[in-house]
Parts: sequence; C-alpha cells; structure tokens
Amino acid sequence: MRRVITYGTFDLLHYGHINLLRQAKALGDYLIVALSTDEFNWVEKHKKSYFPYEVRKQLLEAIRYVDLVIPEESWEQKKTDAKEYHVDVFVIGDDWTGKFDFLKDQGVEVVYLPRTPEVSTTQIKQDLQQG
Ligand code: C2G
Repeated sequence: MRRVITYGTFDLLHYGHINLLRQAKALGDYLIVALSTDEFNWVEKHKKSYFPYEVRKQLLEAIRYVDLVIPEESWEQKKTDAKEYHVDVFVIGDDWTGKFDFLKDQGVEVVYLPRTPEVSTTQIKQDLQQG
C-alpha cells in the first residue's frame, strides 16, 4: 500500500483544495491529511481560519480522496510523521517548492503540484467583503 501525506489549513474548502487532494490520492492508495490546528495557524502562519479545526476536520473526512486526518501542530513533525505513518510520498502545492526536500533524505518521494490558479481562501474572503 502506497501511502501519501499532505499538510495544510484547508479553510473555506474550495476546488483548489479538492484538485490537490484528488491529485495527491492518485499518487498512491492511502491519503493522510495533516490539518493545521487553530493554534499552529495563528502562531506559525499568522492566519486565523474561519472554521475551527474540528469543522475543517469533518469537512476533509467527508472527501472521498481522504483516508485519515491528523493534526499539524509543528513544522518539525513532517519527519516523524513520515516514519510513524510509513509515508511513501509527500505532496503539497508548488507555492512550497523546495521547502520540504529534506524528506527525500529519509526515502520519501517529494511532489510539488501546481496550485489551481485564481482561487484561494484569502481571495474568497476579500471578494465577500467587497460584496
Ligand atoms: N492549494 C492549491 N491551489 C489553491 C489553493 C491551495 O493547490 N488555489 C493547495 C496548497 O498548495 C496546499 C493545500 O492546497 O498544498 C492547502 O492549502 P492551504 O490550506 O493554504 O495550506 P498552507 O497554508 O499552504 O499550509 O506545513 C505546510 C502548511 O501547513 C501548508
């Protein structure tokens, strides 16, 4: 069984997220999503998600491509997650290109996928504010 992992906030779930999750699942047989906790978002990414962790987790668990959702609480956990969950492939959008190549040192294939253009949680929030 080829196991894939990806990380993110996945707030205000949209088709850009779905495109990534679909492509991530297509790279293996089992997809784990490490979902940024509210605290990690705030402290490390300086962003406050609209939906709290539990809601974002429920939404992800309803997606056919997603097999397991775990919390993302630190930048460092990627190394230990890869070992603990016997990960074969790490996938993330190409806005992170090069940032996680260190995982190759522990035998994990690292894939940066093209982001879906135009859509983003930030853009959705801005558009809604303008009415
Ligand atoms: N994404 C995408 N296309 C978009 C928007 C997002 O492909 N239009 C991808 C991102 O590249 C990422 C995933 O969807 O792979 C989740 O996006 P975010 O929730 O914005 O994740 P991010 O804040 O980049 O967190 O440790 C890694 C971080 O937790 C990644």
